[in-house]
Amino acid sequence: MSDTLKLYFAPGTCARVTLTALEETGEPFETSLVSFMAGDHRSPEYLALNPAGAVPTLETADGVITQNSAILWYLARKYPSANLLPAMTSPAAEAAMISQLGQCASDLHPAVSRMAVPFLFAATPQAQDELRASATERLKFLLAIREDRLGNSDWLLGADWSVLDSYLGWAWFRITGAGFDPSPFPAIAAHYRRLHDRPAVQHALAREAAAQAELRERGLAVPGVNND
Ligand SMILES: N[C@@H](CCC(=O)N[C@@H](CS)C(=O)NCC(=O)O)C(=O)O
Repeated sequence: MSDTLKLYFAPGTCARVTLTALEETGEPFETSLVSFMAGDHRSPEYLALNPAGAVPTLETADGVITQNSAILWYLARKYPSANLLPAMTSPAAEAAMISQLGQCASDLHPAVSRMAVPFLFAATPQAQDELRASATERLKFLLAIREDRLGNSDWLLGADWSVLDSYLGWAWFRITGAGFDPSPFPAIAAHYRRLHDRPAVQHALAREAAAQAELRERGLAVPGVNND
């Protein structure tokens, strides 16, 4: 157990969502860079923390937490003044917010991965092309809902930013970096630019850039992520 918050992350991954949330809390935290190319995520030490062998993982004074949605929920409840999620005053309001996080983690994220890195899921070039095409269609469907919302408000939940906005920002970064056509989604593109005005996002990206430079230096940058 760790007295301080410690995030295991890799640049360009969905751990950016938790990295940004930690920056938003203003709490001090440490990071530990996980190199996929070096196989850090399959080491016995890392698997003991996170049996799924994925990032993010957060060590806290309350124990180790895995899964973006659980970490975000924990941070939102532990540090309410950071307003990572809106105040929830009933079981139904909590369920609605868990639903929103689930839509990011279980609907959006898998489609992002299959569109951006289909070779992790399908063996042959033809199967990869088919997977990328079907994931692209799924993304268009999932993003249309968010495009509508952002046509009417600055942030997904209305006037106030929440971690759901960071989730969408990470998804947008990954898919547009992998060739997804942004033109049908001008409100999401504007939302992505708006996100970058937030100091917490800038701090998170600076941490990622330093981590990416370290990976490049060690010859461990993942091809296709962050311009490598
Ligand atoms: N459901 C998990 C997904 C985590 C995940 O897939 N992370 C990716 C990076 S975006 C990863 O670490 N992949 C390495 C692997 O699974 O081998 C969450 O939301 O935390």
